[in-house]
Amino acid sequence: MNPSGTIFAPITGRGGAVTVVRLSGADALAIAARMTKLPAARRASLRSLRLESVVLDHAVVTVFAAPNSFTGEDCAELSIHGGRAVLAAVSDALVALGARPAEPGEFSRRAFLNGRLDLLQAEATADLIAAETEAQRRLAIDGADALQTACARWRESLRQIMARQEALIDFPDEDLPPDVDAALQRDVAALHLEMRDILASAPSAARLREGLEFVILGPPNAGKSTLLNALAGADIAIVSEIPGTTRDAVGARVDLGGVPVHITDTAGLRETADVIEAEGVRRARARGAKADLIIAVAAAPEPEFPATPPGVEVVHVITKSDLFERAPLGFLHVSAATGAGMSALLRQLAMLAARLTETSGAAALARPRQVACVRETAEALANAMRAQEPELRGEELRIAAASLGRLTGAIGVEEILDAVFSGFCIGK
Ligand SMILES: Nc1nc2c(ncn2[C@@H]2O[C@H](COP(=O)(O)OP(=O)(O)O)[C@@H](O)[C@H]2O)c(=O)[nH]1
Ligand SMILES: [Mg+2]
Repeated sequence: MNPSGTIFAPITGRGGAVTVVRLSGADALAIAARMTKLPAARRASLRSLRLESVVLDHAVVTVFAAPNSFTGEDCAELSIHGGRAVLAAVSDALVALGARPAEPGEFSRRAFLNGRLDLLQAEATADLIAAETEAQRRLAIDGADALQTACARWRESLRQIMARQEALIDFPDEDLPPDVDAALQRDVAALHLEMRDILASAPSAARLREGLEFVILGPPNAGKSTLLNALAGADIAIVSEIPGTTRDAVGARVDLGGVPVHITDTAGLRETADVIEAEGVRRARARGAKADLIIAVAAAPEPEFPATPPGVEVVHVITKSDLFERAPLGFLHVSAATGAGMSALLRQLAMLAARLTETSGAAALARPRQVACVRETAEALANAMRAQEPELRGEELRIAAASLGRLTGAIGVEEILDAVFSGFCIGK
């Protein structure tokens, strides 16, 4: 594969009336010019696309000359008609003229290498495209913006700290103001504290980016599968009066107040001689132990809630409330049969989902790569605070700056590029 060849891919989703195909690279304009007469840069114009004398489609063609394009290279965008046959014909023609299909994330990778966007911006764009809910959209826009701003501030602050540190090393006997050292220590400590704070909220941001996992646990026949179907608003799990019906964990993705939550229904917890059901019970417990929240259910009027693993948040819900006049106080009551209590339960679950993903509007580290960079920076700053020798402290500060540089991709990143961009979709 030629890493600098001319590449193309559809950059719009499938199924629409129009598909935009982007062509990017040194030969992009020459290749496009063999298909049609090119309009002036940035002037969208209707053209017939041809290969030799065969008309492939009538398309709107836009040309972006380097460096003023998404990738920073010469680009042509062909807004062709949607549909397999048109895309296939245009793709074949582009290959015949010397272009090749883009790899996943290859446009963004080129944009990064040409300085059009940094790694944080690239990751935020990928997260924005992948966002399924409102809270995820806000995380990808606001959280990433705030991180960008914070990162620029940290780098500037570290740059100034390092300059003063160098002065302390180079001119130890000169007349530096007496409080330079103390002020420097204070600034390192302040920077360290800020990073510790953002690291503390990183798990919430990661949960929001990936979605939460809620697991319904309870005895057989308590109405767990019915509850999943009611929460999902769809007929997903098999409901029956026969205890032990659910064996495999079955799940649904639900939008709870803007937070994506995967809710899993499980086999009823009981001792059983049936080996398949027993395996289901084992899996139910294992799912519960890994969940962000357990919805522990038991049927009225004498609910026996299942034991739940320590450290996992639990909501207790009494089911089948329609069957009894008075269910015990102090719990949420629902009846999937009448719908009673369902909106209160949904409100409660949405409130807990919001709490589990709360990032307080500040900068958010949603990806493990970002967390690792900031953690390494914070560790180096902590080492710098402990260092007795100025040279040692200078060395730790350099390590901190390098880790921080990796966050945006400003410093030696060749080895992480594949990891970042291969997670993108084709056309991004
Ligand atoms: N009356 C009433 N019956 C219910 C309710 N929820 C579930 N059931 C019934 O209870 C039985 C067991 O339900 P199911 O969801 O399969 O329970 P699971 O074993 O916990 O998954 C089925 O016959 C359901 O129709 C409810 O809210 N009210
Ligand atoms: Mg069930």
